[in-house]
Amino acid sequence: MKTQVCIIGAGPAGLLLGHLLRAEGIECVVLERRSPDYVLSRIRAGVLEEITVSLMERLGLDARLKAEGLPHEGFNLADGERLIRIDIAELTGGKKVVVYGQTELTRDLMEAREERGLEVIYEADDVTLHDVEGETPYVTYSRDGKAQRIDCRIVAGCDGFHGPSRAAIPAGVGKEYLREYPFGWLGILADVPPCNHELIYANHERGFALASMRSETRSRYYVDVPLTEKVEDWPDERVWDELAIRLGPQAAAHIVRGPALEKSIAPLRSFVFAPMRHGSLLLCGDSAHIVPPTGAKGLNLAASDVHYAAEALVKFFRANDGDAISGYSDKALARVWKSERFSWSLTRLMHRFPEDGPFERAMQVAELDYIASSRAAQTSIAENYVGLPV
Ligand code: RFL
Ligand code: PHB
Repeated sequence: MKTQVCIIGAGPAGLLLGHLLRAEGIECVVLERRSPDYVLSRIRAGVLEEITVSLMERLGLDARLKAEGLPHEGFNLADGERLIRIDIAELTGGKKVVVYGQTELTRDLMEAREERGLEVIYEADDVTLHDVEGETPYVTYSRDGKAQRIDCRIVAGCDGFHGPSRAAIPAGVGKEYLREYPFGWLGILADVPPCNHELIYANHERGFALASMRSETRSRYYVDVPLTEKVEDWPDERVWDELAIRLGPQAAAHIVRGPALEKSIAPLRSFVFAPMRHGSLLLCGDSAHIVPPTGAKGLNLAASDVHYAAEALVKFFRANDGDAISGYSDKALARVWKSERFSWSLTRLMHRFPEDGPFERAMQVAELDYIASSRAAQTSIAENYVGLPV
């Protein structure tokens, strides 16, 4: 098979890029290792920045997002009994985030593939990239035991942190920046009303907690746990008990408990691979960078990468503008690093690190005091949370 762009991975980055390219008349094929049901069973992000919402709008695939997404004008930082509200809308001139699950966004993109002529090949095994340094790369894979080959001009690596795209770049060509955190987030999804109409990120002496939601009847909560713990160590009641303590008395009074629809532990890391282009290969989303989930940035960074990548590819295929492709990495990374900084600093502020002593805790208290009393500090948090300009 021959196409212009071979996209590896049908997560949000791969599907969004595929739709943006099809809308511009650029040929592409998406290769995905898993089945559609498996992709939709992964419970991940919940908060969309304006860039992500605007890409869905531009594609005309935002009907359900508009109808079912919950616009949020603020969120809260809790520290023991204190609750600091960050009024995003007031501090950023009316901007908002939208609470809408990554699963739903992926479903919307998936369901539109036939209507928009986007070819996605699911359950593609042994996806391997070849000759990405040059101008005639190709990708091989197998489907139902049969070997297949796609010749293309550009490969877009949208295959997440563990995918084959970044691994196809020879050692020594790029640089990896990595910070691993000494805890993971245990997430629980349940069909119960949220304890608060806005998100609450809590720093408690027993650890971090987050109260989030998917809808008015479905809640998503997290607590941080040492990396040595397993989901089996956390029966539902233990999670609910812990949330009631860590989220503070105001939220605890409104927690409604229910059986977990999903429960899993995700490790936290900060990671950047630079540059995000090697020859004819562009990396987008989690294949190039990971942020800890504290700032709700991962999916939104995938969306901004894809925005830059689509823009560059349109210039490349329409006007043979090679500089657009060469410029992709610097453009994307400028935004990536700022989101990395924000996610890292919010993680630092809201978690109790095992190596921290009284001084580090005093620094957290001082920073929270400063945020509580300074409009400038709140504005900085609000403009980062709502999403920096693309
Ligand atoms: P994905 O979603 O990992 O998709 C990559 C796709 O590539 C496929 N793949 C392969 N395909 C073919 N051949 C291979 N060999 C392949 N290997 C892998 C995979 O099957 C998959 O379908 O990456 P993408 O598209 O870059 O999207 C990134 C986001 O998924 C991620 O950044 C966010 O989920 C992060 N994240 C959050 N982001 C936010 O913006 N807001 C949030 O509120 C938020 N909360 C979260 C999160 C991530 C979490 N976890 C579990 C890591 C909360 C959690 C708990
Ligand atoms: C979620 O709802 O899954 C969620 C919300 C905010 C975050 C991370 C995850 O920062």
